[in-house]
Amino acid sequence: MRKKAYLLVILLLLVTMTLAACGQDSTQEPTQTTTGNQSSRSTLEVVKNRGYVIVGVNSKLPGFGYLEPDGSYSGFDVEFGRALAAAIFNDPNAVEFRPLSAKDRLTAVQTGEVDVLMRNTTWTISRDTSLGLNFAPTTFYDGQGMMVRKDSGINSLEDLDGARIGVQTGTTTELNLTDHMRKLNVDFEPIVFEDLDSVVAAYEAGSIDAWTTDISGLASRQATLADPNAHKVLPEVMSKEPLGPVVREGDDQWYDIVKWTIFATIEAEELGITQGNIDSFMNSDDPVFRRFLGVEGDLGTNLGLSNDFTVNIIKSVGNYGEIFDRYLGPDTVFNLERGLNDLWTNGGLMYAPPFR
Ligand SMILES: N[C@@H](CCC(=O)N[C@@H](CS)C(=O)NCC(=O)O)C(=O)O
Repeated sequence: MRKKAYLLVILLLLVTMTLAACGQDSTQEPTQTTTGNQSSRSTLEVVKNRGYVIVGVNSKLPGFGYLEPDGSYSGFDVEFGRALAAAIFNDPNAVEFRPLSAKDRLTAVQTGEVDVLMRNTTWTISRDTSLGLNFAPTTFYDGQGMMVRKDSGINSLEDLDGARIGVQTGTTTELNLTDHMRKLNVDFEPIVFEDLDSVVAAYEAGSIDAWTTDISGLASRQATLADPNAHKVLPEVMSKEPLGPVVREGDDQWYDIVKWTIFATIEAEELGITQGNIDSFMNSDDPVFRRFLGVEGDLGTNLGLSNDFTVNIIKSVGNYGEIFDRYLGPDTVFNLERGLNDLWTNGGLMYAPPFR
């Protein structure tokens, strides 16, 4: 009898551990850490003393964050790292990029390994409130999609009954997939991978029927498949994935600097200020332009930066629309529509609070 009770306790423990592993923990989110001594130090001071900002990025997502064969980084997310360096140092190259996997990226922010994360990271309430992190404005509004081979006969998520679906650990993708398919009552076999290259390799090899991630990620990697035209993204969007920069909690000034760097790119687009024409606005009489460009007022020094930080950003990387077009627009293989990422004045969600 005692042995039975003992076995029952062991069994209960095992069940609890398995449930924990299948819940939030299965996404391998880091646990809460105190920001400790990080929070008492000014990140801006640390960055200035170091002489460059350390930005966590993706290295495997062409168009968003990609390590080029020559060792340089390119992409939409990466460019906001350069914008931040320009805002602080008036030098877009005063930045060191650190490649981070999905699984390690949030821990790298918590521990101070990076000053900011700019890597296709979804803003969720649990990440925002339980991990000691803060999310800066969304730079790319996305949603989760599913890629299949065109000749698979699969035309909707419902057709995936019995399918093997590849997904990456440490992402929102993993939980969304389970939730969404349960709602649709579709039975599938999740095949969980540690990194994106393995997901894509398994898909190319035909050992999984489909793979899922943010639609931006699907578009990015579709372009690198052996025959991009042999694949399609199903029409259903499974979730909301607002992607943007992440900083540690506890340093409001740093959080503000990252926020207003992003906003500066959006505001510049709204005002029609580009990398090419910015000089023509420097003598404007319009107080809106004068304040934004730091010709008058103290908007920059209030942040701990120079008043012309916006000018340094736009001269270095251009406005939001220029950044988008350079990496993702009609002249690129991705040819992504602006959609939700258009300015609010064009029906999108890109909206900067007033620079006043
Ligand atoms: N936005 C989602 C997914 C982000 C994510 O990490 N996606 C994968 C698939 S596109 C990725 O970038 N993997 C690259 C890697 O880990 O090397 C999240 O924040 O969890």
